[in-house]
Amino acid sequence: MSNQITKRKCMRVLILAGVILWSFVGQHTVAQVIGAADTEEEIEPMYDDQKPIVNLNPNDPSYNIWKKIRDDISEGREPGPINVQRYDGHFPWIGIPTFFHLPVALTPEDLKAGNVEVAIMGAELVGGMRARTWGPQEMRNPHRSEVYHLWGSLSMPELDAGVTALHELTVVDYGDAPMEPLSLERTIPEVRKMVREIASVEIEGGKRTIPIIIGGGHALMYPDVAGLVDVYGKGKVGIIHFDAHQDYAPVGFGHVITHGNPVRVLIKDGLVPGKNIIQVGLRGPTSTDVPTLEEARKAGIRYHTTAEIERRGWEAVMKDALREATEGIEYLFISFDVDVVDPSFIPGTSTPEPGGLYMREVLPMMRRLCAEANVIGIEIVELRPDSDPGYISVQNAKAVLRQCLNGLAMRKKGLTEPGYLHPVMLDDGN
Ligand SMILES: [Mn+2]
Repeated sequence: MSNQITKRKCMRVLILAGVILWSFVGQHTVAQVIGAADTEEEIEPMYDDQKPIVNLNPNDPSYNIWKKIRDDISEGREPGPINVQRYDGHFPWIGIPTFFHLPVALTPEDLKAGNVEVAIMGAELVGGMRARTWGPQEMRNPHRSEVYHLWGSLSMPELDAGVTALHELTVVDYGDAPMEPLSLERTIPEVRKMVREIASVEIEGGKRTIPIIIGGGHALMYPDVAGLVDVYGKGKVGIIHFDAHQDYAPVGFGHVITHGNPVRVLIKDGLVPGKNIIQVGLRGPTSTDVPTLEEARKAGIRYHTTAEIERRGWEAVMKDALREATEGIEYLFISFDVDVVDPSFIPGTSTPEPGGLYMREVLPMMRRLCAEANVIGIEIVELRPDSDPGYISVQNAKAVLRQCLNGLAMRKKGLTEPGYLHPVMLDDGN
C-alpha cells in the first residue's frame, strides 16, 4: 500500500519535472540553447557575392573558443615557473619537450614571481604557404635540434664566450599565442596582446621580460613590434631585420597585413620611424624591385643587400649594421627571417632564396647584437620544418636562438666589449 503511494508520488514529481523542463527547453530551439541565433531569418546569408567581405557568424559556439583561456589555469598553485622535468639534468632524448626543456610559465604572474628575464613563445599565423608551419613545436622537439646538447645542470658552456646561457638567465617556455585557424586578421591582435603581456612584466633592476617569438610567418613582425611599442612607446623601438626579402610590398591581395609588408605597415601606422629600421641580407630575384627599394630609401630605411656584402665583405657590413643598431636606437628588436640564411643551411622555409648568409656569419652577429645592443625582443620567423625532411633547418634555427640567449647572458654578465671572445679562444698560449 505504502509502495503504491510512493510510486504515485514519484510519477507526479516526474510529470512536474517534465513540464518545467519543457517550459525551459522545449519552447526554445536547440540553436538558442547552445547560444546560436533565434531563427534562420535572422542569420546573415553565409555567401553573398554582392558583398565581398568575409562573413563571420559570432553566434557560432566555437567563434572564440581558440582564444579562451582555461578558467583553472592558476588553480591550486602558487604563481611562478613550473618545472615539468623529473630530473635535475639529463640527455635530450628523454623528458617533456619544452624549449630547451625549460620550465613553463602560463601567466604574467608566473613571469613576475619567477623574475623571468626571457620568455620564449610560439606563434603560428595562417596565410598562403604559412598555415601550420610547425615552427614552434619543432623548435621544442629535441629529436630535431638538440641531439648534441645536454641540458639542466649538465649543460656545458658555449665555447665562444665561455657562458652557459641557461644557467645565467631565467628563461621559460611561455607556450603559444592563440591561433584562429582560418584568419590572419583575427589572430594578429591576439599575438600583439601576448607580446605586450610579456613585455609589461617588470622584473628586478628596473628591467622587463624579453619576449622571443618563434613563428610562424613574417606577418608576425607587425603584432610583435606593435606589442613592444605598446610598452616602450611609439618611435622608441628600432628594428634590425634579417631577411632575403624587404617585406615592404605595396600590395597584399586586399589584406592590410601580410608576410610581405609588415615593414611598410609599421611605418605607415607611425609605430616605428623608417630611420630606425636596418635591413640585412636582401637579395633577388623575388625579393623586391628597384622602385620599391627607392621608396624604402625615401622612408629613411637603411639596408645592406647581399650584393653589398659580396662587394665589401661580411666583416665590414656587420660592423656598420652593429653601429647602426646600437647608436641612436634606444630599444632594439631583432627580426630574423630564416630565409636570410642560404637554403643549403635552412631549406625548411616558405620562400627560400639561394645565395644567402652562411651560419658562420650569422651566429657571431646574433651573439654580438644581443650582447652589445639593448635588445628588448626577438622573433625567429618563416621556419617551416615540414618542408625539410631532415634536421638541418631546425638545428640551424635553434643555433640562432642559442646565440641570442648567449648574447643576452653575456650582456647580463657585463661582457659587452665589441666582439668579446673568451681569452683562450684566440690564443693557445704556446
Ligand atoms: Mn620576411
